Amino acid sequence: MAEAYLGLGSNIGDKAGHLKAALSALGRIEQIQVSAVSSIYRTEPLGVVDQDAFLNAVVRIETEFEPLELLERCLKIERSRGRERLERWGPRTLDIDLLLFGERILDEERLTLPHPFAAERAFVLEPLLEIWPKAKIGNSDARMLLEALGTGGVERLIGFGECETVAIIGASSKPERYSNRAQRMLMDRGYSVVPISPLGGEILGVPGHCSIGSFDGKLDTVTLYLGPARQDSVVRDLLEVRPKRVIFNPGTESAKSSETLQAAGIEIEEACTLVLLQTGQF
Ligand code: A4P
Ligand code: MG
Repeated sequence: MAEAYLGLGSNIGDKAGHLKAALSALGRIEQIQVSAVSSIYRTEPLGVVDQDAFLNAVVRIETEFEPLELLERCLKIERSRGRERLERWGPRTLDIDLLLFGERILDEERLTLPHPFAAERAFVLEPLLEIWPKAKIGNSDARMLLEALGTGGVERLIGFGECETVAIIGASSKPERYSNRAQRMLMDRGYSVVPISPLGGEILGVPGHCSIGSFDGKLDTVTLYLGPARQDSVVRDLLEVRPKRVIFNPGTESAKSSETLQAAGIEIEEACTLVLLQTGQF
């Protein structure tokens, strides 16, 4: 078994969703055990700077794979999230870099170990040090490398375990709508979002769904921006999907919907999502 460190990065669409999907895909591979995960960090783009900010994290795994087999698996996970290679250092839905593989040193066309830029990037060093405080890259002490670089442009957002997947029912691309502001704030804080709107189009760069029933992943929270008169079919879908909690934003409270959901063991909150986020009660 070897111990390896992987760097995860995303700067397109549901960024936190891509990082979460990468972690669960790694966890499903028999020859890989995930043994530590850093927080999720918001980081300014390096290389090509005219692109959206990234979310980055670092994962430690124990693996029976050889380095090239591990690389192949990582590239396959990237492809499953719609990764397209258009431009070097350009925007990407999901990037998985092999940062370190034990003490292996490799300089082949397909794989360089340690990762050639790991020692120069605060967005790698900071999360790496979080899960391995005495980290070394080759012979260099990662903390000293980070001190020399500075941590500007790297901000810790949220623990990986706290990163909920939040569906927004009644999502809107209109910036003045509360649902749009909530989506933006959720994304800024590092949450994974699933916009639900009748047309199902992309909202704030994230592909949407027409109904919650067509989303086939696990939802932690659903925040509702839909008046009581239009909630019946949504409640039916929610009983199928079974999120942990549903937030009824002001103007959407419905005793009938709340009672039905509560009877099914779903936690109900009547509150403004924006206020919950602003006051740290989300
Ligand atoms: N490859 C060689 N060594 C490795 C390794 N250790 N890990 C080869 C992974 N891949 C390795 O990678 C191209 C090829 O590199 C792979 O097919 C593999 O055979 P790629 O992911 O297609 O290309 P890329 O990512 O555009 O280029 P590169 O050089 O891997 O870039 P990086 O290092 O991934 O950097 N800014 C912020 N804030 N956060 C980021 O995550 N990422 C990048 C991309 C730029 N700026 C960023 C971030
Ligand atoms: Mg890469």
